[in-house]
Amino acid sequence: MPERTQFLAIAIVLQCCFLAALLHPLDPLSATEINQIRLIVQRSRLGALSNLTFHYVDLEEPEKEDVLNWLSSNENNGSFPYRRAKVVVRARGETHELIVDLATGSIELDHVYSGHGFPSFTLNELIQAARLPKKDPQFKDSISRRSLNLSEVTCLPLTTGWFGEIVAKRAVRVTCFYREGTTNIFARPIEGITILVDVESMQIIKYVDRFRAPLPGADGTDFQSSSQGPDSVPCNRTEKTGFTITGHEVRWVNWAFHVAFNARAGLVISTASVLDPGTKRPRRVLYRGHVSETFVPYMDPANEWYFRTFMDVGEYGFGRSAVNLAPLTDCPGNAVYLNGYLAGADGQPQQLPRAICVFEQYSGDVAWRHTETGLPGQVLTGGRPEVNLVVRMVATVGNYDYILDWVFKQSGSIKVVVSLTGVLEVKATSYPQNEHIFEDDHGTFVANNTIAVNHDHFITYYLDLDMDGRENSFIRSKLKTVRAIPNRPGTPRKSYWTTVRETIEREAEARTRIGLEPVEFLVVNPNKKTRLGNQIGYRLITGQPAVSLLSDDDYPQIRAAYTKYQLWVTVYNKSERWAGGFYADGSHGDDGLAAWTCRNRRIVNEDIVVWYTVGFHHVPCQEDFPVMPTLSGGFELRPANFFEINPLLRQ
Ligand SMILES: *[C@@H]1O[C@H](CO)[C@@H](O)[C@H](O)[C@H]1NC(C)=O
Ligand SMILES: *[C@@H]1O[C@H](CO)[C@@H](O)[C@H](O)[C@H]1NC(C)=O
Ligand SMILES: *[C@@H]1O[C@H](CO)[C@@H](O)[C@H](O)[C@H]1NC(C)=O
Ligand SMILES: *[C@@H]1O[C@H](CO)[C@@H](O)[C@H](O)[C@H]1NC(C)=O
Ligand SMILES: *[C@@H]1O[C@H](CO)[C@@H](O)[C@H](O)[C@H]1NC(C)=O
Ligand SMILES: *[C@@H]1O[C@H](CO)[C@@H](O)[C@H](O)[C@H]1NC(C)=O
Ligand SMILES: [Cu+2]
Repeated sequence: MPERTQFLAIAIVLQCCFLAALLHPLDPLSATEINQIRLIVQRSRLGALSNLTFHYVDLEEPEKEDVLNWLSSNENNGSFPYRRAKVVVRARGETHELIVDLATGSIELDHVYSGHGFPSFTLNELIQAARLPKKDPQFKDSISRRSLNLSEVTCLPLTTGWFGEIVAKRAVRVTCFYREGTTNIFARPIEGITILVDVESMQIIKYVDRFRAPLPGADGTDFQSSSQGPDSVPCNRTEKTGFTITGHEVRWVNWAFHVAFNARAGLVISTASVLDPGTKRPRRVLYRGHVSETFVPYMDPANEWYFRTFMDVGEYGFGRSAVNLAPLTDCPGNAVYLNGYLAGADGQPQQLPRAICVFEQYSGDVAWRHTETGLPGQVLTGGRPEVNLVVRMVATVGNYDYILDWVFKQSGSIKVVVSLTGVLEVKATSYPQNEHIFEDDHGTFVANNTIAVNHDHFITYYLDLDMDGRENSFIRSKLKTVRAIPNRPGTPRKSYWTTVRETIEREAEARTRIGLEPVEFLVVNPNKKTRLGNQIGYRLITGQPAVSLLSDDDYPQIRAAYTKYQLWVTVYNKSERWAGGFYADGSHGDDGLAAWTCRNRRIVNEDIVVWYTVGFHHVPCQEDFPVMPTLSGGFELRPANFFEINPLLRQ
């Protein structure tokens, strides 16, 4: 109680409006709090340093135990967990990691990071770097030698990856495009030029103009002109929705969960619990779920292309790349929108209107059904339509758009879907069409002199599942063919299959490359059983399997080593959230899922985290040009002996 009182008192002294809005310990930082953090940092000794830039400002997650205690205390009268922020600033070429306490207004920790990799660039750094070529005499010369008009050139900064360099620099590769005659700038790359910008000194440190390829034409590249909004306006549902949003907590039929937004992961789902229809009590399922990292390596080793091995979440940020959702295109008419808040390079709060939408989805599908014809004198049909609750955001990272959906079902399932759309990264080639190409084949012709380069998308999810409590186990249940006992009287059968359940003991054994072998993956609570004696749990239904095909010793693969397996299980550790490491830009692979798992911790009856990667090998095709129709993948978390019977029957 004293702790809470103190919290109240300080909040009032700070005249802070977050008190009214703070309903949950995992609420994202508000605009007021972001501003408060800026002031605390600027008033500290760091503030005296010139050119201080903010690279990361997010909630420093309170201890899980404190959050759970607060949630389970009646009427939330337990002591509110600490309210802290993790902040990364750069000054004088150094990266400072700070923990800022919002209640006391103090910096609890100031640590200079000296490991590999850098925080993501600020928007301002990216904009400045992209402007450099157009002021550079060498580049102007390259443009005039190509007989192009400099005013029609747009340059974009791309992260550089890491390729064994010993002295790492905060650098970007700037790639330029020709806008003339199209709004699809990615369709007209100016090929042959390499521009490396040192972001620290904000100067071009390497400039190479190696060759000229014909500039792809503008005809047929525009997507804007062909489609303006929805073709036919979908039904603008205004009927009363069945969900409520209080602060950041969503309640809908049998689900209650928390929705947050941050610069790095974007959409974060926390403390999701499902109502048990038997006991009418909520039961915990998912403590936290969000995209942890993405890995998008392109498959062209040429000088101008090899470095394109993006880790978008750590390098750019899915939240920072989130768009203002467009009503009726991005979300249906019955959607409710939530704003997001980010910190700019100067630490000032920025509002991102309509960052997330929540809506009921009338899928037209059947939730369950049965027709019974065996009853005397009647044909009985029962069933009900499926209505789901969807939480959505869209990240547009340069050319690509990722639609991220969390779909809550009344059956207790959570379906996670990621849909890819947007514009392909294409390469200009001197060969006009496919029949002329002989040697290097790195993609598909999608227009004259235009190859869309092969690449992958690996989207890795962090899933801290809590099945009715923190202590859980990971089970691999294999389906094995068994030969029937030969010549047994009464059966001519020679074979059948049965399940062989194996509780996975340690992190290294949990890594799974999903193949053709029939196997079920389960997270169970070994301490709880149904009335019939089955271990309660959820099943992870995986999507199409894809793992990285790069060699283990290839630099991008060393950085994204975790993409060699679709599935990992680790022991919960608050600071282990980013599969590719916290400092993803220029990382060396020494932080992240693969590195942590070397400790090979025991995962039986522990608080465990599941990491699942949704992967796509993308061999582009002509239909993906000039803009790609949505392609979806994902997975489902489905109750497996969690309830006593089908929960849909009791709602
Ligand atoms: C601070 O930024 C200004 C303008 O961007 C630049 O001229 C100056 O050299 C920078 N100072 C330091 C210490 O980096
Ligand atoms: C807090 O909740 C508990 C029950 O969880 C109750 O016994 C206690 O009286 C409450 N305290 C206050 C100050 O409301
Ligand atoms: C170059 O482009 C600019 C802006 O689009 C245009 O105003 C100008 O006329 C162009 N110059 C030439 C020489 O075509
Ligand atoms: C949907 O209907 C509501 C209520 O009639 C209206 O206020 C809103 O503008 C409509 N939205 C769109 C995008 O047409
Ligand atoms: C592509 O090239 C062919 C053959 O040179 C030409 O007929 C066609 O018009 C070109 N298409 C576009 C969109 O430029
Ligand atoms: C949590 O993870 C970090 C990063 O891997 C590690 O340094 C730390 O020792 C871990 N803490 C515990 C209690 O294992
Ligand atoms: Cu793709």
